[in-house]
Amino acid sequence: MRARFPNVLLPLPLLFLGLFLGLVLEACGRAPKGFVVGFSQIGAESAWRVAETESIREEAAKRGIELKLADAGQKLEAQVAALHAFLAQGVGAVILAPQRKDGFEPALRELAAARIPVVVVDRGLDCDPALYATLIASDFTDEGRRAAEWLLAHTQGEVRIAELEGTAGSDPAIERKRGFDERIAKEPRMRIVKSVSAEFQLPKGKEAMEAIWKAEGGGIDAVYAHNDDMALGAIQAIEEAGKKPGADVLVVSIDATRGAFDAILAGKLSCAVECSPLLGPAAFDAIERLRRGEPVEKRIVVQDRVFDATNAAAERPNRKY
Ligand code: GYE
Repeated sequence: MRARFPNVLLPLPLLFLGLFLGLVLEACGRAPKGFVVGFSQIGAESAWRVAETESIREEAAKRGIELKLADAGQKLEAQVAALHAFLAQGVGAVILAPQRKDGFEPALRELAAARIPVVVVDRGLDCDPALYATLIASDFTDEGRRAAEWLLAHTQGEVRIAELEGTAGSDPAIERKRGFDERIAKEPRMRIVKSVSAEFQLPKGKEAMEAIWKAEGGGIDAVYAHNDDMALGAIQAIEEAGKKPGADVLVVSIDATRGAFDAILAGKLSCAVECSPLLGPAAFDAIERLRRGEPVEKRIVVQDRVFDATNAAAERPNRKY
């Protein structure tokens, strides 16, 4: 008779152990149910931005956090409206990728008053830094400087440069221009003959390049594009003008997406300065630290590299965006 007890009772401790472990895992590994993060994204103008959205979406899912994604379709007003909607919904935290440096302060004040922490990703703001918890972004001035460095090191004699700028008023457009200008300022042989905004978009980059080519009678030796998409557009325009990008006209850009790598390997793009869009892990690390009441650095600088024909082939298989 006694021999039967263990058969019935043995599974019970295992059951309790299982329940206990389940509770512990729930507490440690996942956000409690109901924690919601609002992400106000600019739009999907470039391969970079699509990769950034994916990185944030993927990381939220990995951590069991509900993400409310608001795509502003390139409109500042829509981004501000999204912040107001997050406020009304009482989200636990906000991730903001701001289109421009200005225009966000009033909405950020309202979020701060409601004690909703804001993690700014990818682009900086012109506002009271107390209004956000941290800025996670690359050093855009340095990126511009490094693009200029590459051109300086790989050219001789006079270089007439066409510059394709990003969205007016945006942090990367302002700083990438500043860094490049600063570096070539003491080099009289390097001259920007035309700067045009093409809003970080491929078709606009192509159009802008066509217009510059016409206006300058083809007198362009190099293109400095503030991102890969505009550079790829410019490459098309140069080819359609019957010239060889990478030989007749050097093209340098920023981001280092897979598309840029393929263009480097095809000999059409000369150099891509890296700017990583894979910001999801750092953004959610910051949010989880804030939730635990731990300090978060005010500025987290993303580290970037420079790619050209000397190192692109080795890196291409590792590219995640
Ligand atoms: O370089 C560009 C995008 O804000 C750093 O925005 C980002 C820039 C990126 O559209 O491709």
